[in-house]
Amino acid sequence: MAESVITYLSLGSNMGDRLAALEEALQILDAEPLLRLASCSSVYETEPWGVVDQPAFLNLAAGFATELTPLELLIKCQYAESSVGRVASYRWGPRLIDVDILLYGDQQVTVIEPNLKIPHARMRERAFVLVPLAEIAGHVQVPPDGAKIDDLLGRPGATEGVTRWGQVTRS
Ligand code: PH2
Ligand code: MG
Ligand code: MG
Repeated sequence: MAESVITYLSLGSNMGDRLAALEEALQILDAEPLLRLASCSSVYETEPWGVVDQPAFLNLAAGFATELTPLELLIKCQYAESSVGRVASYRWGPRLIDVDILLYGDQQVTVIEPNLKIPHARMRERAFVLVPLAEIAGHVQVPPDGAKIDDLLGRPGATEGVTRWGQVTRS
């Protein structure tokens, strides 16, 4: 049996019943045999980043213990997205559910096809990622320099546009 690793995911939704979409995705991921939900942040309402002319998102961060490889994990995230009902949109456009891998232990991963980069390429710039993640992983270090999430959050503007909204109900 492979050793288990803690991975942190970012979940987001800005279409339909946003909270239900987040909850359903968490449930689908947690039901995977080699993936166990270990921690979950509050739910935050966040201003759209990238493409600003779209509805506000709900975002959360969740930690999972896993024995999946990074590529296997990516496939499970994509499976959860399509099970919840995600359909193709444009880059940074509106979506019913988005599940992104932020961190996978202290490992750096770069795969060209399918595209996978860990740590997530834009996580350090995104308040909608950092604020939820700090709630459950403030002391976790981001490779390659080992910056702590709490320290990244201390930068000017790092918490802008993010408001605590509620929490998921665990089933
Ligand atoms: N996801 C995007 C683009 N912009 N903005 C917010 N606030 N939250 C998101 O999850 C988000 C976004 C593409 O994945
Ligand atoms: Mg995303
Ligand atoms: Mg995504």
